[in-house]
Amino acid sequence: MHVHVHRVIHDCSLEEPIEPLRNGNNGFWRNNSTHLNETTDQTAVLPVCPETPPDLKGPLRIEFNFKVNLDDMRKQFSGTLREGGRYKPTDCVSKHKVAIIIPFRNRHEHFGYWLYYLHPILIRQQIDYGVFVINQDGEGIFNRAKLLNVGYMEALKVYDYDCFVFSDVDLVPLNDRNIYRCFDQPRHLAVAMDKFNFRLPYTSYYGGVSSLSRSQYIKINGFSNTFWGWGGEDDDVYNRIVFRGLSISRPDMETGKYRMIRHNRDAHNEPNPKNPDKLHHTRNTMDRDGMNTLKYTVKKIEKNILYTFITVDIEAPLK
Ligand code: BGN
Repeated sequence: MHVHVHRVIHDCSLEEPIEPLRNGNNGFWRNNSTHLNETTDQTAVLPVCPETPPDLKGPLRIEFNFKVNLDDMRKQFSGTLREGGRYKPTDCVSKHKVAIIIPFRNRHEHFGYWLYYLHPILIRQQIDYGVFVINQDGEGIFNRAKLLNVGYMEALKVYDYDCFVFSDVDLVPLNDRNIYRCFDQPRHLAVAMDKFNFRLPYTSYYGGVSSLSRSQYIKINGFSNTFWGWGGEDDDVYNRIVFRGLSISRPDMETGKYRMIRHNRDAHNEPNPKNPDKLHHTRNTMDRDGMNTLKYTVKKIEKNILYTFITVDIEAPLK
């Protein structure tokens, strides 16, 4: 007979910066902990989650022709997700502690679809995850990469995430075998978007959805804070990755299919003619433009069971 012993960690405290150490039977202990003496009675008898999650469906049908009701979703997920848009599998210990970071401004409708499709997918993928929306405050020029840096910093204040998935709010995967986790090399997940006819627009494309482990992120000094407006910030990340001797890992083109929610160009995010030239200087500037020079002010943090929504002032110029 197979006996399941469930963990009795009561880790629903919101303020706890780092959760108690969990130990699967993989013999790996976190060395970082003031909680060490709390672990004995919490030690899991749970197995580590399998390498390939068992309940994946493969290709998915994704449509954006209905209205998403967030209140209904909150009810539906009330027993599954917890405050902040967080989840971890109940019957195994996930090897992947992933913060999903979404740069944002005025795209609530898209975010509804994102939540509607992604939560069930991420749950099937057996990831220990949290959803962090980083909302740029004010009417200044948008800065996607700087918001991603903020997301990295803020997520680490909540839990010791070891992996960061950076996703645009309008991209939904068409295949749940495209796992939202980190790999030995920086990962590019959105390799076959419908808007590019399910192909890469160019080989070094690194936009849309990508992931970096904590150590990969640190190695490249995070992202640039200086790409204001549309274009180039993802190419700069690609440069950083290559200049640090890393390379891009990708799923195959079937697994990496995405649907983008159609929309008009955002306000305050015009293509910036200064950005392309900056790409010639990444090698020289990357050490003094990134996570080590990030400056921002958190204005507000809102949490519910579907997500954490962080509004930040990133000192954006008005034009
Ligand atoms: C590229 C943009 C990327 C964008 C892709 C796909 C630039 C830099 C100058 C060449 N790069 O042209 O940021 O993700 O298109 O839309 O604008």
